[in-house]
Amino acid sequence: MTEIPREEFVLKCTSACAGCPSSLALRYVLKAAGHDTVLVVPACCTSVIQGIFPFTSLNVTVYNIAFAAAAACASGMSEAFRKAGKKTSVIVYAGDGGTVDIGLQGLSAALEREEDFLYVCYDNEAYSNTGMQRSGATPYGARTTTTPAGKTHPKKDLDGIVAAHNPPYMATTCVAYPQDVFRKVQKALSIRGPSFIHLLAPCPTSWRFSPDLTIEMGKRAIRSGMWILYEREFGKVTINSVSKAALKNPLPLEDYLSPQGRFSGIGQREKDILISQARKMAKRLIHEEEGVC
Ligand SMILES: Cc1ncc(C[n+]2csc(CCOP(=O)(O)OP(=O)(O)O)c2C)c(N)n1
Ligand SMILES: [Mg+2]
Repeated sequence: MTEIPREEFVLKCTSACAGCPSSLALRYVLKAAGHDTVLVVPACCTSVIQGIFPFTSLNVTVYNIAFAAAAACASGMSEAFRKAGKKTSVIVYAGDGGTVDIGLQGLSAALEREEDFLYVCYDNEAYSNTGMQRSGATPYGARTTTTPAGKTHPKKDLDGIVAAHNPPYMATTCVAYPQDVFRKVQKALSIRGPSFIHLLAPCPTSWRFSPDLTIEMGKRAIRSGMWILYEREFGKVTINSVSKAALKNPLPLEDYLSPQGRFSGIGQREKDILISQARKMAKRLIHEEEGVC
């Protein structure tokens, strides 16, 4: 942790829920990015946590933007900075709803144009800010206010969609591993062109677990193989060591699901579907890492 600067860009006493993973992750994202950063934020928990003008809890410039336009806005901004000869980092910090559903078209277009910006999707697997409705990123079987009997569609393969655009750098990470978040954001910002980071953010409010378990739930997500930490740098896939170990000897799925109220009453069929999806993803990544595909 000593390599991570002590300076804080997310100030204390925000309106975040207890145990909020998104504000914690943002601390590490901004520590990695530093002062010369503009954060582009569509509607999400972060736009609440940042506060209401003229007050703000974020100690960098923040640009609030309509859902669908975050990536378009960031790409235009980064181009304007480039023309002005400035090295300012432009980072979209958006939720899963704003990324896998509403902002996907703009993200795709900006990736295709190879604009120089970083897009961080913090994935709490629901529209949390508006009361835990399901998003395309909600996993199979999870109960939300719009899927009270459990979601009957799988989590959308956002990383597969992003990878199809072949950005120079993309990675997954999780708030439970601050050094991993820090390192990947620094790396993403050091590479020219668009980069994408998909950050798992276990949300006590939406997932209905105790707020003191945020970090533990993130670790269990990785150790059970339900979330895989990896990087794709200029097309080369590297599965990070913590996930490599987890995939060889995964924690039982039950250890990940049982503290979460959103999975209460989940049946064996749903569990089997979750396991088979996770295995499929692991297999694909292992093949890609070995250069088999
Ligand atoms: C076009 C539009 N539709 C809906 C809303 C209402 N809204 C604000 S935040 C939000 C949820 C966003 O979910 P997500 O992107 O996952 O972020 P989270 O709240 O989970 O942080 C919604 C639906 C809006 N502001 N604009
Ligand atoms: Mg969300």
